Amino acid sequence: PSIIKEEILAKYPPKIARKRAKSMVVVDKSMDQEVQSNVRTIPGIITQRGCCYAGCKGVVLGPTRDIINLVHGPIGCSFYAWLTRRNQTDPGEAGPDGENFINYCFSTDMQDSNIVFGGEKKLKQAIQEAYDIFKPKAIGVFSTCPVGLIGDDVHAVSREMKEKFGDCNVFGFSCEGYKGVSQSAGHHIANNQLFKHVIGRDNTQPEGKYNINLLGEYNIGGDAFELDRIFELCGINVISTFSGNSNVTGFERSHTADLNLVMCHRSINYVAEMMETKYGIPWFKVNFIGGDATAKSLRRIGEYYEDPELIARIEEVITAELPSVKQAAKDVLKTTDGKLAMMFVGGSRAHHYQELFAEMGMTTVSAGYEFAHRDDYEGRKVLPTIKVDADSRNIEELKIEADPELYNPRKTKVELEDLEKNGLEFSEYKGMKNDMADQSLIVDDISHWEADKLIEYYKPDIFCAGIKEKYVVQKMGIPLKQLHSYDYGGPYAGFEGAKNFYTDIERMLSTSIWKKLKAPWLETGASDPCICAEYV
Ligand code: CFM
Ligand code: HCA
Repeated sequence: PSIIKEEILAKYPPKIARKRAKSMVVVDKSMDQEVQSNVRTIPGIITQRGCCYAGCKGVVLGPTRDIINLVHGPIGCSFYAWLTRRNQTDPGEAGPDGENFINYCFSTDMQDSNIVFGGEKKLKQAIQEAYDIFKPKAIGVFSTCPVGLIGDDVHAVSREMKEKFGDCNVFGFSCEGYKGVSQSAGHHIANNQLFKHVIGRDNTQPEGKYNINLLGEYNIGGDAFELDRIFELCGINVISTFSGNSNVTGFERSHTADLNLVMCHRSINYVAEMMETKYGIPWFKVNFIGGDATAKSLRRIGEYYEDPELIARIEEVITAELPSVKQAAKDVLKTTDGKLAMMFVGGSRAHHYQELFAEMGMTTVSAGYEFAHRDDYEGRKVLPTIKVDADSRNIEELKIEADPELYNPRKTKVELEDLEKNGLEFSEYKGMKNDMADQSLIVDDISHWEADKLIEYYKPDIFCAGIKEKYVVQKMGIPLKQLHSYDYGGPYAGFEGAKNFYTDIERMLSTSIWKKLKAPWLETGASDPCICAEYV
């Protein structure tokens, strides 16, 4: 991998090569290695990243069903964020009248005149119209790039409309696309506003005995449904999932839980930390991608509650569910064992799915995130050493204190320390590097050129990424599994999900179709893709 890294860098101008070198790390577990991340993408090198608005509106708030997510901006921003993430939701949970606005596309549809003369009046009208038609419990207003550029104050408008309605929570997000360097800034902004305006508003106490929140699970392909099924079997009550299959009441009551489980650390660690400080709810990192990972995460919940009844029930569930997962993994092994995978996805799946592939005997030779921070690679131990640059300073850092009434530490310091001695790690994430083999290659914010060269070098049996990469990679003869949308399959989380994944990957590896295909430019007799000719 060091040689291919040098080859890749050699094609860049020296300054760019120096910068990219810091984002490409050949894993050596015997030492600490810095993985440069959360820095600006070099203009023109074409990477996978999206924008701040996508992270805020699309990712974090997108899956909630009964908040009207109103986009203040030109129609394209709303249109392209409309149902593209395949979040599923179950409005039936709230009875026959359960609200579900997910399938609507709400936008102020800003025109040139609004950009020139200001769009606040139009925004007010749009909020009023949404309220009049739907009488929703909440309306979130999302700022697109022009809103920040012309200075429309979405927060003032939201406050005014909230006061006017009295029975509808209206709040704004300054999540202009250009804020920060990627979707990640949008996560942070979404976390902040949910914390300020929603979490803790409804103090109705839960009835269940083991009350948790699942943070950072977005119900792609129905993952949250499968996890809810497992939690129910275990007798664990999920107050709120942030934000798969979620509703605003769940968010408002989430501070009544006794434990926060963090699935996607990148997108939601802020809420976990703020809830701990304000309400005294501890959190730990879980992973429900993979049969063993699911069993391990469930056992950790049992350890946390230290309740023999719960522990026994969790063991019963694992005994009932895990053997068929193991059998399913065995069944595909003849096709999957020894095969190579590469994955370049988001800010958590490139880590979680390595474990699932390992259950099938597959090795991840190279992986990376699109918009992670150093802690997602190197573990939270590096948090104090991360440099705060101008782009990060752009994102508000809330100062949180213990709530004078609602702060209630769920475990004493001594209890937490005892649990830690027994292996439960609170407020901790060790990062992707920790689970990768020596000599595997980490690449942050990978570019198209880098991905092409790495495919040539590793000749992986499967490449995991998103829709923008899919057809380019398949034209190179390599099957591509979308780990964002699951190629419209799934669920892949939990026990049932693992089985679905094994079968889907086995099918992809069993077909030779991609190797038989010739990209159109190769069909014409030219030996190399013309667009890349100068690089080969
Ligand atoms: Fe977290 Fe996500 Fe992901 Fe993410 Fe995303 Fe996503 Fe993803 Mo696409 S919150 S970091 S910003 S797990 S949308 S549900 S699939 S890139 S790896
Ligand atoms: C986003 C959303 C995305 C894109 C997926 C893809 C998702 O980053 O804005 O590129 O295929 O999961 O829908 O990550």
